[in-house]
Amino acid sequence: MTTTLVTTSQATTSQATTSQATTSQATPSQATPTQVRATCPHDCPDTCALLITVQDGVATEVKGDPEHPTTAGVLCTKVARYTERTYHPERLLHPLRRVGKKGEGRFERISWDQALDEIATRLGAIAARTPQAVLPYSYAGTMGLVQGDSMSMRFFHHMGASLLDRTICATAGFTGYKYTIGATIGTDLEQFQNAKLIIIWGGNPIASNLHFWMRAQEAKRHGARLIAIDPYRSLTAEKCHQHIALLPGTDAALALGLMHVLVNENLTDAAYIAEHTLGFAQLAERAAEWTPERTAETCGISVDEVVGLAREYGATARRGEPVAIRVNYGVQRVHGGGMAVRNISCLPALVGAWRHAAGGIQLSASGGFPVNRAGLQRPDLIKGAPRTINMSTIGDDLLRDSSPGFGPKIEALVIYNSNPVAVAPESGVVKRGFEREDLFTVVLEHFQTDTADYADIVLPATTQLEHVDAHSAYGHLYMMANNAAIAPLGEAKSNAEIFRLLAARMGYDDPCFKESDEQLAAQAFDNKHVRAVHFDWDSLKRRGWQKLNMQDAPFAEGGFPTPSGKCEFYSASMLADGLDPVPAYIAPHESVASNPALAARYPLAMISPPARNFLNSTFVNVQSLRAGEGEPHLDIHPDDSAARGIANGEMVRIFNDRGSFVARARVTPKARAGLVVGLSVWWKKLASDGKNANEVTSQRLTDMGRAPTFYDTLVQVEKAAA
Ligand SMILES: Nc1nc2c(c(=O)[nH]1)N[C@H]1C(S)=C(S)[C@@H](COP(=O)(O)OP(=O)(O)OC[C@H]3O[C@@H](n4cnc5c(=O)[nH]c(N)nc54)[C@H](O)[C@@H]3O)O[C@H]1N2
Ligand SMILES: Nc1nc2c(c(=O)[nH]1)N[C@H]1C(S)=C(S)[C@@H](COP(=O)(O)OP(=O)(O)OC[C@H]3O[C@@H](n4cnc5c(=O)[nH]c(N)nc54)[C@H](O)[C@@H]3O)O[C@H]1N2
Ligand code: SF4
Ligand SMILES: [Mo]
Repeated sequence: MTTTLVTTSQATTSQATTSQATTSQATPSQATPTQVRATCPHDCPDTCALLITVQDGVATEVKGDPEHPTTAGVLCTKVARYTERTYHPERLLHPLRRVGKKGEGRFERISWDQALDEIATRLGAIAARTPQAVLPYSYAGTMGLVQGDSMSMRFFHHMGASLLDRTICATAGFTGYKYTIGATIGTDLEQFQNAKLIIIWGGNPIASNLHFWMRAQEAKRHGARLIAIDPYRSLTAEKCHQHIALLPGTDAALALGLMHVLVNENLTDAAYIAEHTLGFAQLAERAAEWTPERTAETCGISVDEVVGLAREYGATARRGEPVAIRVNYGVQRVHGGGMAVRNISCLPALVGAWRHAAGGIQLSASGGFPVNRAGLQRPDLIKGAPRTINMSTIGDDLLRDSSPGFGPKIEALVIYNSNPVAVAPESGVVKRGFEREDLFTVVLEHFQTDTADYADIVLPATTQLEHVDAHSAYGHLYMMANNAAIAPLGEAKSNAEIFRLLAARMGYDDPCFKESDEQLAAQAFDNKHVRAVHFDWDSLKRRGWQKLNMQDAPFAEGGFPTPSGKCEFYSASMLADGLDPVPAYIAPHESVASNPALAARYPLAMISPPARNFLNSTFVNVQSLRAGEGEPHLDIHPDDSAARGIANGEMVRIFNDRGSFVARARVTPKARAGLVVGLSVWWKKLASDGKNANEVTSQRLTDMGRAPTFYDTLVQVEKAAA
């Protein structure tokens, strides 16, 4: 079949309404199918280039663009089924007002006029008195620069609402990485296939970074060795040459042990260290304390694993071959998560790995993008000096009264691009906060999520196929465009349009509240910046993507964007921020070694990393993807299940002082002894007990970056009562 490629204006003029969208698949095709260039909006490093086939105003197929260098025509299982999500029979198609109790999920249909009037009246009244009592709550449901935070931020800034500290994912590691390297810039994804040794540290790319895994496979075909460092035998760890299953939260110690061996056995790159690093003497002194024996004991692994890994890393680099580390989010969700990423990001400079384009480390590529945040979000509009609320402690903060330290009690929440009732830690407390009858809650959503059940007003939002956007990425170096492929379903509106309408209703008359989604997208990147110098929106949306203008081996000649211009083994900034300026080990809040009293009651460490068929809590309600996961499971080692009389396939209860949830036990050595794994994040209402793994996670924060500690959790497991 022949298709023509079109851009937004053409695509959106074909007027698909919901009824047409759902029925016209059955009618014989009238027009030639067209293809629209789009971008995957999800919180995934890969930010794939999509081609959407549209027939008679209906999106019939979503494919990966074969010409986009990192997408290479391949999509993950989730987004390959995108039309199933878009045309899901449970899509929210018109505004709703709550008629039942909070959380009960009973709503009545209202018009947009009624919804906007009610929100403007209630928010307006609170804002007139105490603007900081209003809190926006959003994360990365879409990573779009327009439908993420542009018009929304302008709206809340102008109001003088509380600011939100968006910490729930990556701020611990980002902080540690930036102290060391200076910015979240690292090895380009498009180089990894040339590495000779790849360490996959705290990540499961087969599930969550597929297009990196494709490159790693390519490297393997050329003789590279792959090593996974992960307490769990993930899909990825299973396919690597070696898997080092350390205890959760001990990665910083392993990195110190590697430094010890590298220094002791003279496997470092003295010339690179002398020219491009700061504080080697202090690092060496600290590393001297971390003998392989001490490291092995702290990490719960063997001395051979520590020494073997250090020798392989150092000797491969010494031979002049590229050694690369892909460090991911698994290492960060513990007390010492920031320090762990910092220690790991010292390793490439120690062995001179940055000399090669295919050497070094990648945490995130996001720091390369000159996103024009000031233009999109207009921080200059901020009224007064509003306080900042940490999204990771939303449970506690919703339950706080006004006080001098905290400021005013939170009276209104406006939630978009996030599902906090499912994803935020210590869910029992979060739920109590959301249940408050005196809290006015507005939720912009595609679906009636666990969070939407607590809304006073629910507003239907468009999906990526229905709106325009511009994207940066955090796993590759392309600026990306998303054209709208189809018209909005039902009465759905884009986030930016909803905030534009609310601004008008509330009488905000700054001209910036009139800018269209297209005008916002056109401002997404700073085209005066050397890396985006040729950016213009019209050509980006025609071509789909444009690579940043960046050097292949970013730190081959040093030039780290740190205060000293060097890779900082010693960081004066850390000292100024009250942290140890030299790589250190910070033990978990909750572990057998660090908290034996707690471990006496709750002896098992629990982690809840991403499930392959879900994206955080997105897609859990898509039937075919949920079928791929089945139901909530808990992986438990045979020794631990035997000690509790638990058989494979039995229902178990996982609990600690914060709460409990049930799951079906999978008895498997994939979970090391002492560890249980509950792949996440389930919609609570789709689990048999209406709960998920966040019932037992805590609101304690990381050492730096104010981030959550999801994988720093001790629990006990028992057979569930019948
Ligand atoms: N399919 C899918 N893809 C996703 C997501 C998803 O939910 N589903 N989520 C997206 C988001 S928001 C993010 S932030 C990224 C996350 O990306 P990643 O961080 O790569 O997440 P995972 O792929 O689960 O890998 C985390 C791995 O770390 C391991 N781990 C847990 N604790 C520790 C530890 O203390 N040390 C070490 N070394 N390893 C540990 C876990 O067992 C798990 O295998 O993925 C994105 N992509
Ligand atoms: N136990 C445990 N908890 C975790 C994690 C874990 O590993 N374990 N991972 C954590 C991590 S890394 C992250 S990033 C967070 C993620 O937390 P969230 O960012 O809240 O991610 P999602 O759960 O995917 O929820 C995103 C919601 O946004 C909606 N959405 C998508 N696009 C749009 C749009 O254009 N407009 C509007 N209005 N809505 C839209 C989707 O329908 C979805 O319901 O969860 C964290 N929670
Ligand atoms: S979720 Fe990730 S791998 Fe899947 S299509 Fe989107 S960007 Fe690509
Ligand atoms: Mo995340």
